[in-house]
Amino acid sequence: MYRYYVKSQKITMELPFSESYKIKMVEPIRKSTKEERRRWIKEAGYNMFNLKSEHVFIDLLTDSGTGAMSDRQWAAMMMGDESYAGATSFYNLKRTVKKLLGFEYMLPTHQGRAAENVLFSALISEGDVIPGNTHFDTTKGHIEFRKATAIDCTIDEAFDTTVQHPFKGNIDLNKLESVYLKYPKAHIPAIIVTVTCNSAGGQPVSMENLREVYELSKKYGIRVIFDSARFAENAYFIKTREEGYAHKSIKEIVAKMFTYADGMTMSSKKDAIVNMGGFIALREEALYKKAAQFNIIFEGYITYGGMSGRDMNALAQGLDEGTEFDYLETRIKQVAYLGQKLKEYGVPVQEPFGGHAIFVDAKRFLPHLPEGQFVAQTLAVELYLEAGVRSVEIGTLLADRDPITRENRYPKLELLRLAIPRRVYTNNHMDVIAAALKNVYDRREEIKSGYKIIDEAPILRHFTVQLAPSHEETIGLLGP
Ligand code: PLI
Repeated sequence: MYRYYVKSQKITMELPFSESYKIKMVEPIRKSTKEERRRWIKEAGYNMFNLKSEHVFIDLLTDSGTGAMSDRQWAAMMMGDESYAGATSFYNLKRTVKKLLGFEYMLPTHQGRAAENVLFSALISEGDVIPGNTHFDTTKGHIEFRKATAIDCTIDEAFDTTVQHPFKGNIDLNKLESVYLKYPKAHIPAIIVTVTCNSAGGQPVSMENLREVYELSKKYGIRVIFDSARFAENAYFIKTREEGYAHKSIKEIVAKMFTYADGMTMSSKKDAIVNMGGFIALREEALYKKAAQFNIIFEGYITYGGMSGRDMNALAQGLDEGTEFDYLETRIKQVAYLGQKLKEYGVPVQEPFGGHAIFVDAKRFLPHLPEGQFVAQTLAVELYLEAGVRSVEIGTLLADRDPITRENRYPKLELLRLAIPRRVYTNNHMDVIAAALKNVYDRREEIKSGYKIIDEAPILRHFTVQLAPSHEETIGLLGP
């Protein structure tokens, strides 16, 4: 509904919201039939990662590396310096990281998990514990791969999708302090704060909480590392939800956020709006030197670390654009547009809406399915069959097995994530997604059972798992 107001005796219409960009290049996408989709998903072992992208109409698998670069980013690519050592593109990126994030030392890596691999090789040893706010799966994977333990200290509110809390990514300081009291300092190489917290639903961490976590950690002599993949979206939420920040620019907020970190890992494929890339940034010279050795072994020389010069240039430009308010407002309002539609249709979603995705509460959507039958994955298959929309399970499959007991881990939340690529889809696409999910919701009682595992890898199983319907008769759903 548009509001009207009177100005000089005339009725003036308030202008509606619109995107902060226009479109210069398009990529066709193709619809398919339900029959085709039934065949394709079966061939894919009911695993969204095994689907061919050409068999997907709207792809919400991830917002990682799937964004559209700007004309300025493409232009920056042309200026890439491909020298093996000392490339101008590296110094351009290093300068940008220093200016925006404040870190003296920077190591490029080919993506976020590579940054984790390099930094954790320098930091983490067997038997260590690393507290945090629901570590992302690759982060947890890299911790457990080193026979260390990730301890989740997220506030309890995050695990109830019906609770309204502006910063559901916050760390519970009591939980954190109990970790600091229980384990010797020598076995806590860092706390990892993920901004925004992906696994809890793209939920932000407040500036106040970042400060408190930092102060508490300093009291116990513990290093604070930010997993920064969506740091700019976090800053947007601080600006729009936390008292005292409404008049600050995103860049000012970002600069302040990182004063509460000793270092960071970055998957540039998210908030830096590039298709590939990552980096580590640090304040400590000694840790930088140690990590640099691992960077050379795993990634490449310290001035390229797995990235080409042109990609480092596009990344530097993306960091600058990604921390502009108009861009972030366009992005986050689109995610909220989808969330609002789904809410209106009665679909249960994590609230408040996240920054990069809408997370559907699969247990509330399909309460009659047993948790052992991969409820959110079942929903993902149904949504794909309904309209060719690819989403991703953030639930039991992703949670993997306990590394010691090998039992399935059942997370508190069983979610279906609808991740929105940056600057890619229009709100018409959001309407299609919402209508498709509403159709599935309306026939939810006809979905009588879920899936079972046929084959799985020992770690990060969700990428390659093969599934089959728990009961043959339930697949594919009834109706045309
Ligand atoms: O996908 P990478 O290796 O560039 O980044 C790993 C990674 C680290 N931290 C966080 C918070 C992530 O969300 C993350 C990757 N996320 C993916 C791929 C996603 O679909 O959310």
